[in-house]
Amino acid sequence: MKIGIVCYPTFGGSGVVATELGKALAKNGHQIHFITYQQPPRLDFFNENVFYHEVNIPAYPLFQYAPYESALASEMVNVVQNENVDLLHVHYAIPHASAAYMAKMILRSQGRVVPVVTTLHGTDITLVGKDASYEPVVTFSINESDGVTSVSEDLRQDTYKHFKVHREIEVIPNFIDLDRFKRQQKEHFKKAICPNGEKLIVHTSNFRRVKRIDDAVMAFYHIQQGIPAKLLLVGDGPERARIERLVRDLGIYDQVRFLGKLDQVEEVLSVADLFIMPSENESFGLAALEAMACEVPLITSNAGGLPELNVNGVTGFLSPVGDVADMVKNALFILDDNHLPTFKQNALARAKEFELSRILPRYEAYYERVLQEAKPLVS
Ligand code: GMT
Repeated sequence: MKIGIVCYPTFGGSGVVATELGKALAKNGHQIHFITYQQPPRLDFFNENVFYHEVNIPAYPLFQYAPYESALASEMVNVVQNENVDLLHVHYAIPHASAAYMAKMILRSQGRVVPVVTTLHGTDITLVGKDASYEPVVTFSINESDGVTSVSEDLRQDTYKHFKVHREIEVIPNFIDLDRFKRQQKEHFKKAICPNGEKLIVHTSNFRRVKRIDDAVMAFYHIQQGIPAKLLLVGDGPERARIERLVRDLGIYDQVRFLGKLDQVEEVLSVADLFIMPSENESFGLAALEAMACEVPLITSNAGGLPELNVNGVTGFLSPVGDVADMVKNALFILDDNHLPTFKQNALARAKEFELSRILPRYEAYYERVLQEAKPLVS
């Protein structure tokens, strides 16, 4: 198949899923055309089946806001025409699904049928999408997609709850490449950070409010009062300065390191003992799956799709959102040397259920189905 993939070229979440999916499809012999405004961070290699098309947004003094959606739709049309693309797969509804609808209609007017698959990732539904400023467009473009997938059952339910969506939504969970995400020997790194055998706790995110990083820091504050521990915070975003202040105010700055955005996050996860994700909302929790693949147990909130990933009492524990005391109690239990090895093993075993090779055929089968169901034009 020839597939056009549209995504945000970001370090986390939907951008990573889209890029990794495209790479895996290309390895399987499909021709993949990425259409984004910037090269996605994980698309930094050569593969004969991977193509990158940059969306060009010309500046013009009249535009207070450059019309990205129009530029994106035009580029989709160009790519489909020039490269004979069979299907467009857009990740994150806003504005990708509506731009794809526009592209589809333009192509249709030229006698060409190109089905659109939209994958819902989370905040496009739970935070931004249901805002009245976007809701009518999101509802319309989901309903007009030829196929819709969501990364968890919880997100599927949320979509039906918040939007008048009548289209069937297929749940295809996120996946992990276990060849890349595996525990590596990085003992020198562990010794440098934890010279006295401290337990190492890691959090990765885009530092947005929805991640509740205060809870991770407060939980760590109490954990380190019970056992020697260090905290690594990976990523960057709007909350960073506030969280740094909190860490200083609590007097734990020496035990906490801010690592910023990292390309090779698996190296840090390889030396971690515990991963903490206290999010207010999390449709799937890809960062937590990456941690599990590196044999790191989880302390997470029970928000969104996290219970579909983190098995309570097995791969870690789930706590109500904001219940820091419960997170601390659970973390101390996991970090006990009598319990830690079992939790680590369980985390890896669970991650294997989301192995790329299990999930990829589900996308391929879904594309086939959508292509078969696409209505030809009647002349
Ligand atoms: O977590 C974010 O804020 C980024 C966001 C995105 O769309 O890039 O992530 C969402 O999609 C990821 C990939 O499917 C999921 O693993 C995250 O759980 C989801 N984030 C939220 O629902 C907050």
